[in-house]
Amino acid sequence: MKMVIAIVQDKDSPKLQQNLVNAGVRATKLASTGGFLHAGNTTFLIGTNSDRVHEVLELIRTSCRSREQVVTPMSPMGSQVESYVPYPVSVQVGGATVFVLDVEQFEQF
Ligand code: 2BA
Repeated sequence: MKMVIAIVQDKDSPKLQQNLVNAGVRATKLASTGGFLHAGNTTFLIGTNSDRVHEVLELIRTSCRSREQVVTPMSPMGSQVESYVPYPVSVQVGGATVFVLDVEQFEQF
């Protein structure tokens, strides 16, 4: 079994959620925040059989697209002063940042 962790833009979240439901893929959605832009994004936790990982990655790939985002960060990230960007920045965000992890054990009680 694998755990697919996908960080996607909020705008792509409803489409990905619907496509996962349509394909019978179970997922949990978490509200998250990007460390660089401090902008909201959505993290999907998708537990799936190893043989469906490719299908899940395709669903993510076709549901998410990259966008240009211009943001003026308001404050430094935590105590890391060097990460403070005091001017508008234009960055390419997405489509999706995806991690695929091995699941050691899976239980539902
Ligand atoms: P953010 O951290 O807010 O990053 C948004 C976008 O800003 C990134 O898009 C990238 O284009 C740019 N960016 C991030 N850090 C940068 C830096 N140090 N210097 C210059 N530009 C930088 P994506 O790469 O598509 O990432 C979108 C979101 O995915 C990220 O939002 C973060 O929430 C997550 N993410 C990306 N890589 C990650 C990683 N290795 N581990 C955990 N989360 C990650």
